Amino acid sequence: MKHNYYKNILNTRLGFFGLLAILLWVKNIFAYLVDFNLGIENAFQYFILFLSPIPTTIFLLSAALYVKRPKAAYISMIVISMLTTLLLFSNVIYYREFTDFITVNTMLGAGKVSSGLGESALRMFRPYDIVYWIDSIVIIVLLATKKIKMDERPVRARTSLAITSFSVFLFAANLTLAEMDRPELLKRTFSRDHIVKYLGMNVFTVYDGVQTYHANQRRAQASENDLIDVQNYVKGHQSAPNPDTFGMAKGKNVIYIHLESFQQFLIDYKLKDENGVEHEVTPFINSLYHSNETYSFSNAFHQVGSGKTSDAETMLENSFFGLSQGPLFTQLGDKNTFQAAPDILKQTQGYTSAVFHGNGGAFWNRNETYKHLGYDYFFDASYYDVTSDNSFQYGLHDKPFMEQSVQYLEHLQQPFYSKFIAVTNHYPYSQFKGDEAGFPVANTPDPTINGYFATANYLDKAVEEFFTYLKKSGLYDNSIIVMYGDHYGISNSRNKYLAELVGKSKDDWNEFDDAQMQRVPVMFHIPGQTNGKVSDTYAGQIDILPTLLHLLGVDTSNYIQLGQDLLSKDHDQVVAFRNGTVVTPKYTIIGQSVYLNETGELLNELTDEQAAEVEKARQASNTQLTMSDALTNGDLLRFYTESGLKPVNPEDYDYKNGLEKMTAIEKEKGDKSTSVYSQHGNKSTQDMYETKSYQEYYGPKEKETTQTSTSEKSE
Ligand code: GP9
Ligand code: MN
Repeated sequence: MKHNYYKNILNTRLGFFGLLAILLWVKNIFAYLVDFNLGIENAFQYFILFLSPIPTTIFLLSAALYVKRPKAAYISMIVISMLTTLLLFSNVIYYREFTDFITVNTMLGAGKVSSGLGESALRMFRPYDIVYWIDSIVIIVLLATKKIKMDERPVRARTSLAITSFSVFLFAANLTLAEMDRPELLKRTFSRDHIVKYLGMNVFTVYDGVQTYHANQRRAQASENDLIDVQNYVKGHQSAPNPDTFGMAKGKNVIYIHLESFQQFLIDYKLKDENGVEHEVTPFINSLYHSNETYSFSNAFHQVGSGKTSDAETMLENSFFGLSQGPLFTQLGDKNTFQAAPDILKQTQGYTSAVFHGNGGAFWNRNETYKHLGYDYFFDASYYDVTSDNSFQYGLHDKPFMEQSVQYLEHLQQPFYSKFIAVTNHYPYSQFKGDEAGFPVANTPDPTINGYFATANYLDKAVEEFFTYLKKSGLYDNSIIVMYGDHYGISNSRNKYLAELVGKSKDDWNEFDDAQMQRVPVMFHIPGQTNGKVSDTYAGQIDILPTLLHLLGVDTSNYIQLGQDLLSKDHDQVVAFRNGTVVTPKYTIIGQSVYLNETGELLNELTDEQAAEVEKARQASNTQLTMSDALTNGDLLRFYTESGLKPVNPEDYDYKNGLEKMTAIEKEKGDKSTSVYSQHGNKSTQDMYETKSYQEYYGPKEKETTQTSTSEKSE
């Protein structure tokens, strides 16, 4: 009886529709759980994951319900089902090779996919892949043999419409839940696996398609003529190098240490514990900051937008801004032409370049963007031993990260341009447990603020250990080490609770104070120099690249870079935030409000002189942002040839087997190899690295910390 009942249902159009929908759902979930690694952290995320394929599956299949003729209707349903399966399955295969999803760009540039996948695609199949196709085969056979009969009666238009509408409603629910768990998901993208995890494969493809369409539109509207404005701006704005510092670090390795979420107020900060005893938070970084071997900046501001870390990277590699509409790395990183630092240094000075980062390479679309920037190597989480004990949701903790990086660093040919992206001092600043616990936590009502100092202290130790290694291995003397905070660690909404810790009152805190808190340290540490000092010149992150290149003795006058050399006497000190706020040594301009920096006073009436100065700063900042947007949205560097640089071909780059590639180069170069490994007589320097936990340094912590980590939310 029951059997007949189901059979009868299957013999209706809606029943058949339901069957296909369920099968598609099962296949999606199978792929999400078995083939993709989406990093599901809790039950709520599982719930969203299970929900996510349903809306689009129903939506797409429901299109066939409007078809009246039986044969056409059934064929439509099967074709839709098979096409969605094909999309899913192609992604499964692609993911096995690239640990990433297929973008519309990748689909369009079919040549690229085949160059990446090509003959290896066959090797990517697994026996269980039959799961993805068996249902379609069985259903077609059942239909052909009339085991499932075609229902002659069309579905009523009202019913079809109700089903389509229901799918839209479900999608809205899905999106709401996703944004609850991951605010600004669609605006910031983060990485492709985030979109798949929260909204499913189909939505990802459509979303990516829409983004690509917009990017292509903007690109198509731009022409070579637009470049002229930018070129003129750059010519008029770039600053002449300071002859005292130009070439000071010529030929040296560049080692960037990315100080995650590190704000200027941490420099020299001492946190009082519950007994009133003061603890210096970052003693080692402070010592570097004040050293006469370091050019440090006390009035440098971050200029990131929603791309956070990746926006800081955009500025440091290119000396232009991220986008106002979202992260440049995810939106244009795999599309645009760049003339970035690794490429400039490679083509003009013969540098090798590498990024080290203990998170998955797909985050912020780094794995693709770095190819376009011309990075030779990218050592992402797959190169590190990452366990649940030594990592958190943003990847490997800084101490093991730095330590494990040495096995790769030692094989890089010198001179190299390298970047170490630390991550432990990242929101939510969860308190350490076990051996790393012990540094005091602050005592405010906000656990995020409370934990910030301990993670910063941890980062400080990681940097110190790394420096010790650099000295022991001999790298130190041949390197310039650049450190920078990428953006705020404590967001504006939390600043009121921070107020008292930075000597201000909670009640008087205002937008002026928020803006002033956006300072981040910027330090150029050049071993052997003695003229370093802390400069109070006003600076932004787009100024870092021209400064660095001049220190390396590279002429930048033919490059399209929007920042200025901070050591140059011409540096104009107008800092544009990505959101339009402007800071100068005198004023902080937030929308229509103008504050006097010296007193923090809001100027209700401006004198003529003040009005003129403010207007000038506004114009300067606006122009800089406008030029940057024209340059990036229009992909104008594709037209620019006066740099003398050959265009980067991203297809020349592939971040697999980095170690094998480096050792092959060492072998090939023989005596001429300049890697640390070769210089040490083909012996590893890894045992020169010493790392210890907080408790190994300072003894056991006083008491157990009880607070548990908050779940991941974007800040
Ligand atoms: C992730 C890390 C953090 O890999 O760089 O990025 P953020 O959230 O700071 O932008
Ligand atoms: Mn960051």
